[in-house]
Amino acid sequence: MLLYEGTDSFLEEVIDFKKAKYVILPVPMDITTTYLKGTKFGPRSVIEASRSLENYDSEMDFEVRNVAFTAGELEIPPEPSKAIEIVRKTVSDVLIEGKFPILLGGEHTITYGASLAFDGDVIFVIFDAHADFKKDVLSSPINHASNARLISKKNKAILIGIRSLSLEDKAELEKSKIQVVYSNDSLEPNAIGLKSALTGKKVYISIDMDVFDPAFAPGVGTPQPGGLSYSTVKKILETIVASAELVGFDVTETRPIADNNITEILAAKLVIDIIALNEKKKKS
Ligand SMILES: [Mn+2]
Repeated sequence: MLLYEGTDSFLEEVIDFKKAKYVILPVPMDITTTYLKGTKFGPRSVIEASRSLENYDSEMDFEVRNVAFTAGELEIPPEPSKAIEIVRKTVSDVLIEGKFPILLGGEHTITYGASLAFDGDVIFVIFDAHADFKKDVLSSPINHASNARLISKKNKAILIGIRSLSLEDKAELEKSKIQVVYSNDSLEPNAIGLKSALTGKKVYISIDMDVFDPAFAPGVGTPQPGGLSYSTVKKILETIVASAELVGFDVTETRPIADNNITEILAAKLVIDIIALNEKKKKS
């Protein structure tokens, strides 16, 4: 196990690796982003933001305490395929230790790396403004704009919040039989059919912060007007965690911007919420 403790810890929790159920992995990958650079600073800023938040909130009525070990930042080589292999290996090590991986990005491509550490029966529920279904962007097969396509080669995927894609991507998606929930579809968990699709299944959740309306999350690599609110996403997360067996999750594409940290605050809150939902479920 190559993990060492980070200098800053999520929610200021300092706990022994052996006692932790969750391992927070900061993954500062920022290699194949095509528009605004800076997602490599995302993991650190989300951890910093978490330290300003409480570990309890009245809505969730659950205290997240003494459950998460924060690892030091992964060392990401500049070559995409090597970077992906580091992510796969680290997530795999966390799983071998019997722990639950939480990845903080970094570009969305890290989800592909994580997916390679899981079996083919895990369903990937991906929140994203972009379909990420492109072939060979900039002649590299491993690219953040191809993330969903790469994951879906091995794992079933459900895409939620999509609003940015080409007609070619749309045709490919229809051919692929991947379930796509567009941002202008009904986002009620029942209308999406999440309960029937996920009950009894192993699920990994991936949140690209650009799924949100940029008003809620302006600090992302490729912002896209329109999009979801925190309460809409939270309602969907509640249904996913209640229905499925959660095996891991990530929050990606946070790109810190000057004098505005609401994106990293939201990203940190999502991490706390998902841990709380998962722990509450086990206790009930
Ligand atoms: Mn995206």
